[in-house]
Amino acid sequence: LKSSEDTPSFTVKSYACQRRTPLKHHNTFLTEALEILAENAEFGENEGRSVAFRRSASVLKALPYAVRQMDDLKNLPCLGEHSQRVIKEILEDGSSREVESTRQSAQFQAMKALTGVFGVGVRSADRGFREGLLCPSDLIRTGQKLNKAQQAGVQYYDDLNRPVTKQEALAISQIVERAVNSVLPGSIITLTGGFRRGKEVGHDVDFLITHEEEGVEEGLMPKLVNWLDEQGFLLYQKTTRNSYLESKDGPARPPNNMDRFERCFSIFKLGQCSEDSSAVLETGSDDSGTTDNVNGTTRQQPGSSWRAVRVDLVVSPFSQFAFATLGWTGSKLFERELRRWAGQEKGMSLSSHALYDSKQQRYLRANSEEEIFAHLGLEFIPPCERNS
Ligand code: TTP
Ligand code: MN
Ligand code: MN
Ligand code: MN
Repeated sequence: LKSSEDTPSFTVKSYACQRRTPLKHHNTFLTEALEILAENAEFGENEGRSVAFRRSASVLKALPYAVRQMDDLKNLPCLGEHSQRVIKEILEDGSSREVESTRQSAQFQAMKALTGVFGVGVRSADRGFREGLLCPSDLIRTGQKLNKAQQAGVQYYDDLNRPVTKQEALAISQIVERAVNSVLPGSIITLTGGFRRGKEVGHDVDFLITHEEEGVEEGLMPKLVNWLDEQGFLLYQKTTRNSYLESKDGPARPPNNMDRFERCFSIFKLGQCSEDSSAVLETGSDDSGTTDNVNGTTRQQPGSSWRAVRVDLVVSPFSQFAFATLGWTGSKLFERELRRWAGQEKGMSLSSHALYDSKQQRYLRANSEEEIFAHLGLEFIPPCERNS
């Protein structure tokens, strides 16, 4: 006989890919605090520490109730001593001193501002901060050497830090669909990333493109980029060709989780969205957006008829499409946990290209995300519940 308990017990599995994590949950006041500490650890390039805080936050996102007392955390996995200390302080005092002092610190604020520039990573932001830079305009004021991506990042800083709405994402989808269908009719285009997980806003728009006829997708990206550029939709683009076949380190283990698909990191010029429907498709060469010159860079003024939007385009061969879809849907922690589950619990190696079974010494094929979860012995988690 089961003994009755006075507190309702709720079990949470320990890997994020074993549980359902909705976008909206009941513990935002705690998860935001833990994620500040995670972000700060990333700025210090302390990956282990950052992942520990992210895992703690993720467990709280999966709870069907708001945590009110430490007792509510009984039996939950992944909550390290440090995270528990932070949670306890917030529950008792309303805030955590460590979190608040991190939030207020000049270093955290500068790192946040500098890494907020497209093209500026943690390394260059840190170098900048140690040279006294505090905000994006300092990059220009002090005459820093900027690469093309960083120049675009500074130029479109305000736009790129304004959240992209679902409506804007759909408007970009229409443009991408038109472009792809003009250069390779019959292609399949999927909106991935945060929007596929049901997010209402994002920092960019992510697309995965494939074609049922394996091989015809080769060389698609340059044609696509050309078309978009000719129509005036591109403010910036950097295309990287597919390096999957040339990779020597084994297809299922690309370095630092970067995949090897043909891809394009870009900045789109999007005409103003009307309230109800799609974007007014503005072609670029007439440059009707109002611009002015600030410190030698062109900045867009508020009220302009277009805005800059970050767009990621990825092309995948059809045979890898399910893996690519899973890999590009996120969240980042969910992806990380899937790979950790595969490796530690199943002796398999998962990437955005393939799934390799070390015991059987063979690749496991899949035509859908459902099949990949099944290969991994996991219950299928739909995209909108991968918000770990
Ligand atoms: P992002 O676009 O960075 O994140 P997001 O869409 O989840 O959130 P946001 O709304 O802020 O844009 O990445 C989307 C997914 O793409 C993420 O799960 C990781 C994956 N990805 C790769 O697989 N390889 C890569 O090289 C990059 C940059 C991302
Ligand atoms: Mn709920
Ligand atoms: Mn995204
Ligand atoms: Mn992206």
